[in-house]
Amino acid sequence: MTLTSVMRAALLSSVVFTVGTGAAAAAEWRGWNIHPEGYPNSDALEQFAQEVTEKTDGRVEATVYHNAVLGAQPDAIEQTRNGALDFANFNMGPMGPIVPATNVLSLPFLFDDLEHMHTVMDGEIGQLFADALEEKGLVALSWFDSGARSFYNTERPIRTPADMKGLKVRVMNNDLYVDMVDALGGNATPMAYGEVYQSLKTGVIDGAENNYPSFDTSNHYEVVPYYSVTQHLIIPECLCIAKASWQALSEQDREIVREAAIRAAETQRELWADSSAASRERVEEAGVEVNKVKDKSAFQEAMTPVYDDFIDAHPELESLVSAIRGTK
Ligand code: GTR
Repeated sequence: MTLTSVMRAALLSSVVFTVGTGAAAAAEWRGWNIHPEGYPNSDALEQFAQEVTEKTDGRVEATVYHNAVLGAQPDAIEQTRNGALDFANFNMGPMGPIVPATNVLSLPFLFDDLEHMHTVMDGEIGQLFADALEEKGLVALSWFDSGARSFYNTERPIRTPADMKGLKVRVMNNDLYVDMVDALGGNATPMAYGEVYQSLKTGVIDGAENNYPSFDTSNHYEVVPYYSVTQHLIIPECLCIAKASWQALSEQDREIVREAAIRAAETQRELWADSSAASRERVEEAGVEVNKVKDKSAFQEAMTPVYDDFIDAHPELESLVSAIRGTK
């Protein structure tokens, strides 16, 4: 090698070195979202992505992909755990099969109302769930609302558990919901959210269960005339970062991301209440018959075997259930 070729090689390798580290190619973060644009969670995720991109001076460039175009929720959870996706808003329902402690949050009638859920999730207990998620590769930075889920179906209003008899009801991917619907006398079918509309329309299923904004924006209300306010599930949702993406950040950028996530949850919760009321109005105007359930205690009592079986299978989680119930 001549002197110049040695110098050239040295120069080239230093250029490569500089490009590889110093100029620090932006981390391109892909974010998963199940909902369409305009949904409270979607607006909050957009705000999060924008704030992260701006405040990290482009060291992280975050983009949100709406409408589950990056996959159904259970797949997206896996992809975020293994770092193929960088951030997401996940419901704790389909998280149960992966992070068993989160099944506690899927126990019917666990929370009294949204406020109770906030108190629990924003406190020490919420941190316990975040720790359990982190062990499985997900860094939960804040908690979103998901309202209360109620049953809707094509056949009749649900007023008592007896009205559930024989109904084929779609549930999210978690055996606990199969037990829940079975205990009410219905037949549960776990199914991806994106398949529910067609299945309702073609009669593959008779009903499903969700909050007002999802019932509305999924267009299920177009093919389902009865929405019955059972409010059997209040399930929190996380804004989660892939652990690998989180660990690749500097301390300073982690702080930026954490703060952006907390602000995103504040926005989401603010938007939630209005959106829920607006969706309720919209579906009623479209002709859906919404009925109150005067006596929820019959539904609650029917859940006793679901709780008993759950505690039998997970005795270590009993104290967590009691701690949540005891939080005021
Ligand atoms: C929505 C929730 C989604 C998804 C969906 C479903 O309320 O925000 O993450 O879980 O329900 O029923 O699959």
